[in-house]
Amino acid sequence: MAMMQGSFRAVALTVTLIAGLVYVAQSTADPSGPIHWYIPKAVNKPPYANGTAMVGDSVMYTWKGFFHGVVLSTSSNCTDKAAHMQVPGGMDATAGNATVTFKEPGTFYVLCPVGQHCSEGQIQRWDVTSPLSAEG
Ligand SMILES: [Cu+2]
Repeated sequence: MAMMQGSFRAVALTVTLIAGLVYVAQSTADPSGPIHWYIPKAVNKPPYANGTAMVGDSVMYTWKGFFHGVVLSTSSNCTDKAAHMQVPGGMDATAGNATVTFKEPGTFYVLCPVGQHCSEGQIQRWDVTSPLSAEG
């Protein structure tokens, strides 16, 4: 019985790892164009693809007709409000154009702070590099 439970855990872990790889393998988000801001789960769309950007890059999120907001976070934990940084235009509203500007290198998350939207997939990871590190 203990062996069977171990096997089940191994299979579950493998499935989780494969799902993670598929997510990473998605195309890189384009930081140049406005990003339509929605809850992927609610509109039957895949999770937001990870993005890469350089320090100084800005990316705009737009939405209309649904109540959303935009914050930048250093944490993927949706409820870690202490890590949320306000961005211009990102106030919770039924329409908006929020502009996120990456000011330092690192891993950041753009997420919606409204209700359960973030945990339902309204979150996007960005890996930000500095121009200096890209050269060296
Ligand atoms: Cu939202």
